[in-house]
Amino acid sequence: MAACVLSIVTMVTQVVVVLEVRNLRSELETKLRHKEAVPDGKDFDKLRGAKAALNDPRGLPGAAGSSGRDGRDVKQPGTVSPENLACPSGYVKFQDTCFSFSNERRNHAEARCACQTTELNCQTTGGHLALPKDQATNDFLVNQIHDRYPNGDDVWFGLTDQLQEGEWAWDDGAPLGTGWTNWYTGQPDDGADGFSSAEDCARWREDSYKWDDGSCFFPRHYVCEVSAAVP
Ligand SMILES: [Ca+2]
Ligand SMILES: [Ca+2]
Repeated sequence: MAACVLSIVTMVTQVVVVLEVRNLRSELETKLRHKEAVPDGKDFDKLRGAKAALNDPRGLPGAAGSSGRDGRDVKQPGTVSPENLACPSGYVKFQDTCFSFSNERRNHAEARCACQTTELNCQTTGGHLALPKDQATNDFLVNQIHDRYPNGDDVWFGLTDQLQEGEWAWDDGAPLGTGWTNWYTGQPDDGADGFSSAEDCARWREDSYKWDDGSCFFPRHYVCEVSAAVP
């Protein structure tokens, strides 16, 4: 009888021990999972740093304001708003472009050259004759011309068909194509009215400020442009 009771007590004890071990294992696994999911303080700092770097474009290689491989600041085009750009002395800013209005008259070739170089030190300006490619720019320039040349004057801008008759191209090399235009009625006519033998250079007409092709050899006032830049 005593042996039987001892056997039963032993079995119960073994069951209790097994249950206790299972309980401990379950608790330990829960703690381990928790530890993997929740990083310690150092890991949080690393994660915060990595996230901040991803959210801040200045922290990425080659992004605006960062240093390039050669150590110079890398400026991404289009990332600076026009109000933060500046023009050289003597230029007037419209949007992201700077314009200058000549005091003297030149033929088209001389005017084009004058817009591309500075006469003071013969350095290239990176500029060219003005390109009124849209109505807003054209309206701005026409208003300036009206105020600056009150006696009326035809004014050169950078549009010609010198390379191929009838194929108008801007002085930056882009074709006029089907882009916005502001030709005077009946223009361009390549001198068909008999006023010139050939007319390959576009100008603003003094009477209406509409576009008209004229002989490139007449000396006229002209408008130059350069891109505005970060001061
Ligand atoms: Ca022509
Ligand atoms: Ca004409």
